[in-house]
Amino acid sequence: MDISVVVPLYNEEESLPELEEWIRRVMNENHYSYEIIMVDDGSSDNSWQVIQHLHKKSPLVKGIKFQRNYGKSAALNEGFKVASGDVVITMDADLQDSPDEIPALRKMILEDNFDIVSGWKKKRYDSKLTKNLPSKLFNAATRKASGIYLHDFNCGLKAYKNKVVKSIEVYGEMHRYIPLLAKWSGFKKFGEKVVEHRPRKYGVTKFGWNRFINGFLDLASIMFVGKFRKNPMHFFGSWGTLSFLFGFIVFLYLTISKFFFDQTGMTQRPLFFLALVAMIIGSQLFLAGFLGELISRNGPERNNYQIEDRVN
Ligand SMILES: Nc1nc2c(ncn2[C@@H]2O[C@H](COP(=O)(O)OP(=O)(O)O)[C@@H](O)[C@H]2O)c(=O)[nH]1
Ligand SMILES: [Mg+2]
Repeated sequence: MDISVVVPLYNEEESLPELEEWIRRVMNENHYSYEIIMVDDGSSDNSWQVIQHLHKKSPLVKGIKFQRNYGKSAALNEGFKVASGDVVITMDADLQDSPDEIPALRKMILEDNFDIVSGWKKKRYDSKLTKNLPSKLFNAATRKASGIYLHDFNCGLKAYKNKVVKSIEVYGEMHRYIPLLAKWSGFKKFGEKVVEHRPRKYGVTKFGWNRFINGFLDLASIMFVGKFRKNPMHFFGSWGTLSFLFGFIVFLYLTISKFFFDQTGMTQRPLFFLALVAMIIGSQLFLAGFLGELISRNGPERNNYQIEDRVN
């Protein structure tokens, strides 16, 4: 199969028929074999009935329905599991992404050999203050932290090599950081394509202001987990040791100076409290490192490595 289109959706009943028709037209014009995987994330409207209806009309439309709302990442993850096309395209359901971009995206994956091609909504039809500005900030921070130079991490329209989506696990709110997840799995070639962003035709946006706050928190935890998952002690232990040593040295200095130089009580000197706090924080950090080690040693993935190839 040439292409799998994965569409995560939540309450998008009006858009789905148009979306399916548009994708079908593009696929047929280009003679691609394809499937459309619609993942209904516990919608409360008639999205699932619409998907069932579309499937009856064309078996190339496949549907997954969650029992409740788990979030976009979960929907993508389930879609990725079943996607069997050589190229996997993810696309929003709300018709803000144009299926006309598919042939060019596919070409970049197959001919230019990119692992991921991310859409870049250079011109957006969203409110300036609540979406465009936070989005710029968010992308700048993500670029800096991840070392992946994409303009628009959060674009729903992306294309992947099949093996990329099979190698990553998207959970929580990690759909914003899929390129980063792919980087950790060993993929290196990330491309970008300017895509058309269309105004929303039906329904309303499901993500508001709070996504940016959560987005930054997620970025902090994903960077941390990525760096120190396998050895938390390296992080906590080194800072803990530094802090403890610092406190200890100051303490020594205070003790020596009390006995040999001036007779002021040790607790009278501000440095004493600094030393105390530094030693306490130091040992706390150390403890956190140990706990982290214990937890990561018990994790089911402690010995999961993705093997690319073997000969024998
Ligand atoms: N699976 C899933 N998809 C969602 C959820 N919320 C939004 N979506 C889908 O994600 C896409 C983008 O959402 P949208 O509200 O348009 O965000 P915006 O384009 O950034 O304003 C659409 O296809 C939505 O249906 C959710 O909770 N779960
Ligand atoms: Mg949208």
